[in-house]
Amino acid sequence: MSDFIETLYDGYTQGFRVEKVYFERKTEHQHLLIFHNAHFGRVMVLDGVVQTTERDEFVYHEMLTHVPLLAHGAVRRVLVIGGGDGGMLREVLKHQSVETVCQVEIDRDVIDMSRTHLPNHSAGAFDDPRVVIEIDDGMHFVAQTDRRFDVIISDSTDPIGPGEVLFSREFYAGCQRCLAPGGIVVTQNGVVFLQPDECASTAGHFRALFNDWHFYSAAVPTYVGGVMVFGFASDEVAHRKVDRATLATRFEAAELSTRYYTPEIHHAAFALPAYVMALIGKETT
Ligand code: AG3
Repeated sequence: MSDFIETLYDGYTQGFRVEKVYFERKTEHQHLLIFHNAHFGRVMVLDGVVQTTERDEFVYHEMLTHVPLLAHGAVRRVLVIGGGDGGMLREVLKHQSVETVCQVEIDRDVIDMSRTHLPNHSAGAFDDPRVVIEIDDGMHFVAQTDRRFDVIISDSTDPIGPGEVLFSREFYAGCQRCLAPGGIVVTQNGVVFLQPDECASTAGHFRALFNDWHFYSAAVPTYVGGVMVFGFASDEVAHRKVDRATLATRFEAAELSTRYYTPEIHHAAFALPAYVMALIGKETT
């Protein structure tokens, strides 16, 4: 048995005992590793950074799906950028209102190897007739597609390597361009205590582009260092103000089974600590 030590941060690491390696190879775009750990089950790593684990993935995938879909309330078309493991597709497909989910993933091997070695993430989602897969760069896709979406979910890696462009102003402007009227874009924006610049820079782009924007948070154990923040942006100001009773009604009507998301959590997740409010340039009220 060996250990895997994450290389995301210089001078601060998390380590996992590797019980068994399922897959390890350099793909066309990045280094992909899938292994087993006693606490977290199967763990997927890209370029030395933990992307997802079987035990804690529900927090991340539920929060990036059910928050925008229930805030919107009538979502038919969803775009997922990245997310090759299929966990996001699985959560989006729980919504019966959803007619199509387009997934744009740059690395086909991540999809293929996740289907084989991380099957509980997609749980059959790739075989759902509502799913359309495009192997493409997310930036390229949002800049030119004619399709329009009610919700766009950026399920990216960190802004290093292939994922870097997914944090640029051009990318967010591309997302805005392919949102249907009243559409919402949500983004993974890193662990704010350790990656403050990521959140501050996205905030600057959102401020320049969208009528309404904010961040919300959740603690995902294997994204170490405190809470992860998610960006939320829309030209429709009402979505972020939806009250708890309405969220609860929508949640019940959708008949979702969740392990992290609740309407209470949805509402509370938008309350940010003072240091994060300062970082994103908003007043604390
Ligand atoms: N997206 C990866 C987020 C990685 C964040 N890492 C970090 N900041 N510790 C996850 C892909 C899961 N579908």
